[in-house]
Amino acid sequence: MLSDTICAVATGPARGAVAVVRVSGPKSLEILNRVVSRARAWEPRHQYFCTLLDGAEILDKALVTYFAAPASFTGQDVVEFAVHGSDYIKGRLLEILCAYGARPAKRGEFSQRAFLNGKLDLIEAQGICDVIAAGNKAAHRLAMGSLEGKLSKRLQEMKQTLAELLAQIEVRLDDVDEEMAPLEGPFITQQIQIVLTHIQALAATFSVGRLIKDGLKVALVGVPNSGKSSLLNALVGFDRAIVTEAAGTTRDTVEEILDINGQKVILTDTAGIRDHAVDVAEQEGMRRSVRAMENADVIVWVTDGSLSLSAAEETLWQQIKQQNKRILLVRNKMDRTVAPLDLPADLKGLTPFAISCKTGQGVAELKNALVEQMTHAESEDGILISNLRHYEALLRAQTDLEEALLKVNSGGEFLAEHLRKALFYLQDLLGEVTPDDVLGIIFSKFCMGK
Ligand SMILES: Nc1nc2c(ncn2[C@@H]2O[C@H](COP(=O)(O)OP(=O)(O)O)[C@@H](O)[C@H]2O)c(=O)[nH]1
Ligand SMILES: [Mg+2]
Repeated sequence: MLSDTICAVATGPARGAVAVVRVSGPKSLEILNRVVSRARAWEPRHQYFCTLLDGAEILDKALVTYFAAPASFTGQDVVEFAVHGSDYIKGRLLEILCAYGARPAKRGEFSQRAFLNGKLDLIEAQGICDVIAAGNKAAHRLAMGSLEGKLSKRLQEMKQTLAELLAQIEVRLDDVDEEMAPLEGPFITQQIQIVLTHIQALAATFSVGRLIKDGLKVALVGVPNSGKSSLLNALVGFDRAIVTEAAGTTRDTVEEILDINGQKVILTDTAGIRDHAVDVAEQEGMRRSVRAMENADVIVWVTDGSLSLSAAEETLWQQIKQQNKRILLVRNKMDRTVAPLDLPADLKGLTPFAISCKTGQGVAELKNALVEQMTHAESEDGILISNLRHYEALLRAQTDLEEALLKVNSGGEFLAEHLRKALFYLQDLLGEVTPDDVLGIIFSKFCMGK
């Protein structure tokens, strides 16, 4: 499979001033010499301004770079054509390259080759995808951390510790004449504990890492007229949702993505929840409000601070509570005469945010509070897990190490078995023991030309 020469547009389907077409494989150089008007001795990593031919006609004038194996992204001979970004040129160049012996690359196939040639481990390869997908500063930094190999390095260290311990245990299993001194229980426990602590710490970052990568989903809920739509508008900074004095204005859920302190936040404004919907549309709207709450990471409960809590709000509170989510309580309309705060007993733990959508009071504080956990986690050592596959592998390794701790004093074979499994999961994270079909699935989710 590595012996094929593959080609693809690396710059996506959009039309741009320049597009990059990439070729990788043993025939790259030969194909290059056939497509340019003049074959030459190509100095690797130098750019040449060349004429590309389509038979007797000129296809384009392009900047061409040759990377000689193994000093390239894929580890193979690679050629990159920076052509004018027309759909015709891109499409025709691919046809010509294929006519000269290349074939269209599959999704992620360049990265897969880089991985197979040991240029990247699986985590770094996935980091590339995340870097490309990152739409804000925090997600970008997180992805860059994986791409740079921070997470890989941490995993390698843990692997090393486990592998050394396992080797010492296994030699003694083979030592039937018991010539070697036995390993001390406390030493084994300590070594396992070191790795276990790291794994637990990494796994614990998933809840926040996931939010940073995918965005924090926030549902604005409350009874009609409390000011949910006004709050959405205040948060996004323009009149996104319709605001009126009439209760029941918002029928559908309104979604808006915003960037708060470099973090992605997905806000959903919902239809007000009350006892009686006036018509079917409002009824469906209320159903969607409940769904938005179920899907949310954070529920912002908007109340009218100039009124005391109504019966409908007490009912709503029961619904909100059931969700077991992080809840921020907003007392809106604080520019009016403020009603005395009289919260039910089980609500007392919530500190309300005093807000006026009309004057803007308190909106900045609410924004900061929304992304607080994300910005805080980011300022730690920067290694965060954001990928479900990584998280699950860590949990499996954790389970086996916990089992191993229980077996420290009860015979080497069981202990060794759990350590072997834990080691396997760490290797699987890095792609060292991952079966080909699983690798195929992972790389097929990459973008074209990557
Ligand atoms: N005085 C004042 N009125 C507000 C404030 N926020 C919203 N309103 C008014 O309350 C009414 C209902 O607002 P809206 O955002 O549509 O509420 P929703 O039904 O919860 O979406 C509108 O007349 C708004 O102008 C506020 O902070 N102060
Ligand atoms: Mg509304």
